[in-house]
Amino acid sequence: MARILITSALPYINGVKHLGNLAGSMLPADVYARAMRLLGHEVLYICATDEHGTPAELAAQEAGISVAEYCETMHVAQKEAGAQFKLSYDYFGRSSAPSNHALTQHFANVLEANDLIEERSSKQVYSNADDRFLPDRYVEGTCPNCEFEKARGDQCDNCGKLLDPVDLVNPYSSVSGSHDVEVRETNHLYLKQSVMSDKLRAWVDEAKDWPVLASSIAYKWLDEGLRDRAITRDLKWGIPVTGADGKPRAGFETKVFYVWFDAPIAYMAATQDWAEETGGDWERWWRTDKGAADGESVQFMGKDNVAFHTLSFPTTILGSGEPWKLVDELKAFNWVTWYGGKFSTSQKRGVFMNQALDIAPSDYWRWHLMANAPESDDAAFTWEEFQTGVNSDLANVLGNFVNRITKYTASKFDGKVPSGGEFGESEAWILQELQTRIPALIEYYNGREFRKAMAETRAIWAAGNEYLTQAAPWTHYKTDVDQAAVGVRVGLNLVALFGIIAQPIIPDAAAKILEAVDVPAGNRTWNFGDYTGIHDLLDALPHGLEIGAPDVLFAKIEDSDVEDWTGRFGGEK
Ligand code: B3M
Ligand code: ZN
Repeated sequence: MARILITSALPYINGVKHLGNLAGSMLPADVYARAMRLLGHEVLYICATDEHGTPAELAAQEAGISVAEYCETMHVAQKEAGAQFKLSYDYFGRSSAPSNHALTQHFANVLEANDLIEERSSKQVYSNADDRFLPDRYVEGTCPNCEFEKARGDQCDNCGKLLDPVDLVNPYSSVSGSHDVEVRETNHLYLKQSVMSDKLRAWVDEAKDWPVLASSIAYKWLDEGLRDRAITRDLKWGIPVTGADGKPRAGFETKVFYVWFDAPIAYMAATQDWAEETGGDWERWWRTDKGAADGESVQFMGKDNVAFHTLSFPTTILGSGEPWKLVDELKAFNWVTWYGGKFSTSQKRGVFMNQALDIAPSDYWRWHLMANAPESDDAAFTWEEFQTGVNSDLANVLGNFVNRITKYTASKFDGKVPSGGEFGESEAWILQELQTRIPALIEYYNGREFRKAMAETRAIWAAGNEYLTQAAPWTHYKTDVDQAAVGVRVGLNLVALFGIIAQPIIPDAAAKILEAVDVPAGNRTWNFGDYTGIHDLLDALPHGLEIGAPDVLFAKIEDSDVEDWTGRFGGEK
C-alpha cells in the first residue's frame, strides 16, 4: 500500500470553468484518485481555487462587488460545480486562506535569507484612468515591428514577435480603452531562478514517469536559459509582502505577491487547512523529514501550467533549503478544443461546467472526456462524437448488458441468482479474457494512461456481451435450465464486476449497478490480488440472492438533441 498525494491545478477564480479545464486536470486527477483508493492505497486529493491576480480584480469590478466577496461567491460556485461532477476532493481550499498567506510569506523570507531574492526596479505601464499598473497582456498598442494596431503588450498576434509593453507605439489600456497611460518605475522582488538552473536540470533529469510533454517543456525553458522572475505585483488584492519581522516590507506597502508565486504554495497550505478541519497530519504528506519521503506526489495539469510546476515552484521548494516534498509524477495534458477552436463564453462556443449537467448527467461527460483525454495531442470535442461514444459505449455496450441480464433474471429466475449447472467453454473463454484484461487495466491506471484504461474498460464490457452471445442462456432455457442458470449467474457476476471497474469513471451509474446486484460496500474494492482469484469473481454473488433490474441506466442521445445543442453552444468550425 502506497501513500499518494494527488493535486490538480488550481482552477482560477474568475468564472466557471469549461469542459476543457475539467478534462485537463481536475477530472483525470479525480479518476486517478478513485482508482488508487479502490486499489487500497492511502490517497489525499487536494485542490483549491486560485484567487489572486489582476483578472480576479477586474472580474470583481465588473460584477460591482469587492474582490473578497467575488472570490467567496466564485469559490462556492466552483466547489459546487466540482461536487456535481462528483470530483472526490479530500479538500477543496482557497489560495486566499490565511494559511497560504503565512506560508507564502515564509517562503519569500527563507528564499531571501538564502540570497535567492533581490529587489530590482523595472519599468511598467501605469493607467491613470484605471488607477492601476497594467499586466503586459492588458496593454495594447501598435506593434513596433509590423505596425499592427492591436498588438498585445506581451506578444503581437499579427507578426508573432514577443514584445515588451513599454515598446508599444501609442499604447492604451485594454481594460478601459484609455490612452492616458504612462511608463513608471516600480520596485519588485525578483526570484533568482537563473542561479538554480543546474539544480533544476539535475532534478528534471532524474524525474521518472513524466510524460514527454512535461519533461520537454521543462527542458525547453532550461535550454533557453532561465530568467529571474518578479514575484511581486502592484496590486491591492493578494498576499501582502512582509519582511522577516512579519511587518509590511518597506516600499512594498501597496504591493502583493504574484499569483503564480503563491498559487502552488496553496497546495501545501490547503493541506494544512485539510488537517486543521479533519485532525489529519499534513506534514506526513509534505515534509520529507516527517514521512513524506515514503509517499508519492502526483500532480495533474494542463500543458500551460507545466513550466510553473517544473521550474518556478521547484525553485521555491529547492531554494528554501527546507525538507519539502517535490512532485514525483507529473501528468500533463494537451487541450480539449471546441471543434478544433477555443472555448469562448462571449461567442457561445463550448460548454461550461455549470451548463453541462442540464444537458447530460455527469457520468456521460466523465466517460466521454476520459475516453478522449488529450494525452498525446489536443482533442477536439464534437457533439457527434459525444453522441456516438455515449450511445455505443455506455448505452449499448454497458447499459444493454446490465439490462438484458437483470431483466431476464427477473422474468425467468424469480429475480434471484440461480444455482445449478457447471462452467463450460464459454466460461473458460470469458475467464481467459478477464485474466489478461484486468491486470492490463490496472497497469494503465497505475501508469496514468487514461485513454488506454478507458479502452480496456470498454473492451471488458464488450467481452461480457460476447460471453452472453456465446452462453446464450435464452436458447438453453427451453431444453436445459441448469445450463441457462450458469449463463445467467455468470452474467450477473459480470454485471457486478463491470460496476466495480466502472466506479472511478462513472461513479453514479456504477453505484446503481452495484446496488441492483446488491454488492456490499466492502466488496467493491479492486482487491484482485495476483489475479488468480478471478475465477471466483464469476461466482461471487450468493446463490438465491435477490437482485433488482435498474431502470434505464443511460438514455440515448438523439439526433435532435445534437441539433439543439449545436444551436445553443456552437458546433462546426
Ligand atoms: N490557476 C490554472 C490557470 O488558470 C492556474 C493553475 C494554478 S496551479 C498552482 O491557468
Ligand atoms: Zn507585429
